[in-house]
Amino acid sequence: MRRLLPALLTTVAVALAGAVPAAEAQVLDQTSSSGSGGYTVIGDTVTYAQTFRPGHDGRLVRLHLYVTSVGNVLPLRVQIRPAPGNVPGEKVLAEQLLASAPSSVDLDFAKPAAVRQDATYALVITSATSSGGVWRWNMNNGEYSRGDFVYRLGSMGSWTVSGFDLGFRTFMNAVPGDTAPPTTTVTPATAAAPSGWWRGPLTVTVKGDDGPGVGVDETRCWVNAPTPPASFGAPGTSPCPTVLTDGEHTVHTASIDGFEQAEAPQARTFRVDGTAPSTTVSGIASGRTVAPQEITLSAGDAGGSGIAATHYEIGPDPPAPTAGSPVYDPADKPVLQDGERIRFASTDRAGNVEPDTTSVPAQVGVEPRVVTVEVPGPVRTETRTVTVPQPGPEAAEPATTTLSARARDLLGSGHRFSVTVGCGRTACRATVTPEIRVGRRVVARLKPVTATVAAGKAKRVRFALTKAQRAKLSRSARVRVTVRTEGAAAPSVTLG
Ligand SMILES: [Ca+2]
Ligand SMILES: [Ca+2]
Repeated sequence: MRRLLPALLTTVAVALAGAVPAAEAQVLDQTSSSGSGGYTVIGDTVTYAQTFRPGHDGRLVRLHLYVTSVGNVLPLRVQIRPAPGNVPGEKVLAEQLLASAPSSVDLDFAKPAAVRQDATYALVITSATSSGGVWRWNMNNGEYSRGDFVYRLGSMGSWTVSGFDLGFRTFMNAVPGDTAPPTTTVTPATAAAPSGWWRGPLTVTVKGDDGPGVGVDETRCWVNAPTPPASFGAPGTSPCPTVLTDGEHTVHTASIDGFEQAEAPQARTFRVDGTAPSTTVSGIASGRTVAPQEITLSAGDAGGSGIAATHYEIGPDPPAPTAGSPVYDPADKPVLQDGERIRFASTDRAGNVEPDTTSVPAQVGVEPRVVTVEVPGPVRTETRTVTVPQPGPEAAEPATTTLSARARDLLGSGHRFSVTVGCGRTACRATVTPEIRVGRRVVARLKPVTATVAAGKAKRVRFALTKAQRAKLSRSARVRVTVRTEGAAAPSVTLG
């Protein structure tokens, strides 16, 4: 094995020249090997430790290990630990697995160890159960001047001094003069509204930064802590948040660097509202009104931020409201004319906008009244629907409709007839008063009938002439019906 060493060293020199970027200021820091040692087999499931003292403050990023594997081996666990008093501690500053090593090998740490000049650390290696092959390590007798001993973890877990040194080199990014703790930022993915509220859910990124220092070792968070954390070591930590939902959240953060310089916890508060408002409309009459209809918009908000504004548009077919549309003012409510609708949506103080809603049209003013009138014919009475201009009573005022027909056309052999009353879209009460006239003279009066007519329905009221009334009929007699409706917007009357 000794005769292989010159070749190994040549390989190392080439590797160093090619793998250490000058920009990272990576320097060879400690070295134990003169290249003259012999290779010793590492047993199964044993732990060795080599203490060493760095020559710089900085990040230990790479090891060069004078180790080789022969045959089929399981990975070697390689760690850097503090070793105060030359005894390896339990804390692991950096760790990497070495799968195999055909010759001596560079091993880069994915997360480097922060180390202090002249403090004592340990390179700790642990082998697995053999799978047929062996690991061998170059060991020499006391050849490393800045560290001392090889230790072996005995069966009782204690460390025992050995007379040899492990062959190794360390490479560092020197970081001189780091006396500052890191700073931690909590960055929201979006900007807050002018109100200070964020639309939710809000994505946040918690990040510690040590600037030109040795690097962040750990970042801790406290979310809505009952009492503010006083230091990095305060209890009650939570996983650092990534998404904040509705509510007010106070996030304390603090980071510590590899030199155990800790930032004091900093607080940041986020008020998040991801729930859109909800708005309802009232004031639109179910029927017609004489006056234009004053509209009330009632907006409510969940999520915490509250209503910022309710915007609306008015018209027969209003466009969707925008931020530039009129703002609802309860002291100056919008008014709908006949056929107009209101289209509205509210925005909360976080900027959530509800889907807009369009009302039914208002019915204002007097609708042309549609009634059915009889047209006497030679044999029977025809009915036609005509539009009768009305002088202006609103729906609630009674209306009177009068129809007549020749008795001989209207009455069958049973001397019966009926009056059908409809009240359009509204309900009404109808009082039907028939009489029999000859010319202008009333020769018989029938008992009036009052009926309730449901909205959208028609009511048929039947009448039969008494024997005495029939006696009053003559060839020119007419049946005249007066229908008084109350509450109808558009009554229709049919005599048949
Ligand atoms: Ca620092
Ligand atoms: Ca809301």
